[in-house]
Amino acid sequence: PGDKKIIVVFVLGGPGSGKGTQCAKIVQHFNFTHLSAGDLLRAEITSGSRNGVMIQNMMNEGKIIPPEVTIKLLRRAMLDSANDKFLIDGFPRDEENRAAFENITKIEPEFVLYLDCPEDELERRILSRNQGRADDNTETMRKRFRVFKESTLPVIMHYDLKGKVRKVDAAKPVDEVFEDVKVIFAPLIA
Ligand code: UP5
Ligand code: MG
Repeated sequence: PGDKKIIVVFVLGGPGSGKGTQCAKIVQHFNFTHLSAGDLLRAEITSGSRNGVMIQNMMNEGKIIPPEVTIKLLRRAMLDSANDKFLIDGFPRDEENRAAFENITKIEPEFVLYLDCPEDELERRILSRNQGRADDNTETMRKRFRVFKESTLPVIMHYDLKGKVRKVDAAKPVDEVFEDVKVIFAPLIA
């Protein structure tokens, strides 16, 4: 098992940039398993885990949960899967997340898919989503935007310096974004 080559793609972009939406489409066309760090953390809240209240409080402030919590959930999900190709959606969110993931798993991403979208469009999407997410309100949204710019953009910069960022214009309609995404993933199945 240790010699199985695991392929990981990090999917990053601002809140509401379409990470979950595009990952669902990638799964349909390419043989990847989608792991949303945010969804795994929200599942911890609803399952009433020991960390649930802490996670909920941090999420409601748009803050980044300590990496050991998130990485434990991601590792468990990867080990539970028979697949060797993973889309990790919404992680790593800061340099501490990134360094901890690399140190613990020794996995380097194949590339980083960066969904680039202006804030006014992100705001429209988040405030019209209405899926009952506690962090989809104007106040928390602003905090999420700030954390993205201050903490997540440096992670994207880090990988950009290594030539690993694949940036797409995520402000376009869903299917047009996916046309660009498909071109990026095509070489992985060749
Ligand atoms: N939509 C999507 N694409 C569209 C398009 N091209 N045109 C028009 N509309 C489009 O999409 C958002 C909405 O926009 C939907 O209604 C969709 O239909 C529409 P979605 O695909 O849900 O975008 P996504 O980028 O996944 O947005 P999300 O809100 O999930 O992003 P966040 O990064 O804010 O949320 P996440 O769940 O990743 O994290 C939430 C919180 O968890 C964080 O703030 C943080 O507190 C915590 N967290 C951590 O601490 N650590 C982690 O590693 C991960 C999360
Ligand atoms: Mg999402």
